[in-house]
Amino acid sequence: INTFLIFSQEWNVNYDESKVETYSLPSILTSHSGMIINNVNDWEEFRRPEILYSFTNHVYGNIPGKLDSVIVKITEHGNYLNSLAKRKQVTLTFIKNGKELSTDLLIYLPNSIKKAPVFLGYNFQGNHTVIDDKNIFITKSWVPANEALGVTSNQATEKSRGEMSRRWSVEKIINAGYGLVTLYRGDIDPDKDDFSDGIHQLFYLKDQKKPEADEWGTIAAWSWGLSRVMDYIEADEDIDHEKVIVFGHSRLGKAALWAAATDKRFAGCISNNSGEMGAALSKRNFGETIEVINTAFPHWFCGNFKKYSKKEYMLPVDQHMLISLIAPRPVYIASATDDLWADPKGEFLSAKEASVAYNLYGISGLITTTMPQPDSPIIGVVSYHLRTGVHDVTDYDWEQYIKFAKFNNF
Ligand code: GTR
Repeated sequence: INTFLIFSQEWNVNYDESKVETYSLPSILTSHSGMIINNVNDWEEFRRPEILYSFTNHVYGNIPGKLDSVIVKITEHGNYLNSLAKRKQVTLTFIKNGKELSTDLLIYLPNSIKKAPVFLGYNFQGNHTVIDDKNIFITKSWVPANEALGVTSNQATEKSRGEMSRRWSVEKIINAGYGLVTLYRGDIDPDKDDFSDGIHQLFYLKDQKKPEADEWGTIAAWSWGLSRVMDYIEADEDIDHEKVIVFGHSRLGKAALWAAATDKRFAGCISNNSGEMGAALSKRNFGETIEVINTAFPHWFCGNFKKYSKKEYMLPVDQHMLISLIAPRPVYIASATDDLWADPKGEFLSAKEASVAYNLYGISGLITTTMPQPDSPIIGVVSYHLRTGVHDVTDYDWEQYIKFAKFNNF
């Protein structure tokens, strides 16, 4: 059973298409000064930075500085899948102001390729849950209480090894010639309303207890973490750092989109069922709202974002603009039919609207203007599908992501 579905019923949100009120979206191609943007230069020089600035200061928050140093340690390596793949585990230790925080990367790379293109994404419950492989270290970080997964006192145990493997089609990925790099979200910031732990506190100035109103929340911290993994990938001889597709499901899909928007080294992005403040349009009154997200997850976005509860219409941006920041790089937005909380239509519309930024580069963007039927993927530079089923990541999703990667020459 999906805990968030139970939770979503507590809120009286709109699920009726006929009750979606008219809304007006800020125009991607009109600058603050009223200029219509019609070329790549003006987009990159003026309009894109304006949009990025709005998202940074009103939604996700600024990163307060740079690390003092990072220590990289290969902690384990071996073979996997009868030597079809190699496994590496790497610990990154971030050092700042005399404090440190570590994260463990779990890497699988196909032996068939010298420098592998990879999918990079966070997992929800710890690296050892991604694949049933006894060599994977069990995370020592705080994990959310979960009886079924055998979590005791917020510590993961052997019981959850491989338990989330249905969400990671590792064999398919390897056989298609791609690698996988994953890490546990809670290493970077435990997913709770508490800024005394995780990466934030390394950056505090004297006596600071939480980020300032325009500084990073948890989503921005997770995105920052993905960029630090990219720093590592650039130095890993076994990975093609020009072919890294950043991936995430749900809240981690929100982080993947922001990572791709802020860091152009990510050559592609996949956002699976990312919903409100992910791919879905927030001004479209359907499913989860900003008020709900700010109440249930007050730590996700920056302090300034709180004022937009019930005031979606005041936000200077909407999520189609987030996707536009990724142009001209390939992006895949995916929804699920029963995931109404995430507003599939709002996710589709975002991808469609964002296409104008791709058009500036002479690229088609999403090649349809009407929402496709379930299980009829549209694969292109901007891709979209609506899978039959619930809020989840399935083999079907991964099959499409692999096609998307191939289509875009990864
Ligand atoms: C929900 C949240 C969604 C989505 C989801 C998830 O509770 O309201 O925005 O992020 O969690 O991450 O599974």
